[in-house]
Amino acid sequence: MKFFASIALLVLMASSCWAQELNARVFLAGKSPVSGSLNLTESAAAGGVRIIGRVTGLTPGNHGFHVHQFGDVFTNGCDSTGPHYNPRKALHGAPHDNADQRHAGDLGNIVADAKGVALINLVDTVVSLSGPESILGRAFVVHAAEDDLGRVENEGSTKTGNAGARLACGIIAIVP
Ligand SMILES: [Cu+2]
Ligand SMILES: [Zn+2]
Repeated sequence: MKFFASIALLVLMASSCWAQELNARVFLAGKSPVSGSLNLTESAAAGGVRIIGRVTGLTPGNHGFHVHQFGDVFTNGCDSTGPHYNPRKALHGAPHDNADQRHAGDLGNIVADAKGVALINLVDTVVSLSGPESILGRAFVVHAAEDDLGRVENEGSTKTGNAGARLACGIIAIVP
């Protein structure tokens, strides 16, 4: 009887674990006209963190899109969010690179249309909203230039992807 009770408890624990979904929200703003919002959901169903969002006020084309180390968007605007979040001491890379060959924060580029609007809908398997490498409390940053994904032969490429100025940023906050 005790055996069945412990099995039942295990099943209950496992199912509540799988059912758990974590949510976060980001409001992007800065000194530029660029603004937007992101909704993040971590779940087993998504197979990682799904990021859905909309950013406006951009120039048409590609713009670097990263998680930076610090959630400080007040001390000196987006510049006080520090470097790309990089818990594994890797070089800068692309979202599709494996976890040890990119910064955890490397989410590549968002693409703005002719009206300057970028719609975002992606799943990333490296960033997480839980555990030792959680991005909660850190910040998203949208850049002026295209992220070269670490593929160009210069120092900036392996550090920042040469994505240029920080147009807008926002803290990754827990929501229900
Ligand atoms: Cu960045
Ligand atoms: Zn990076």
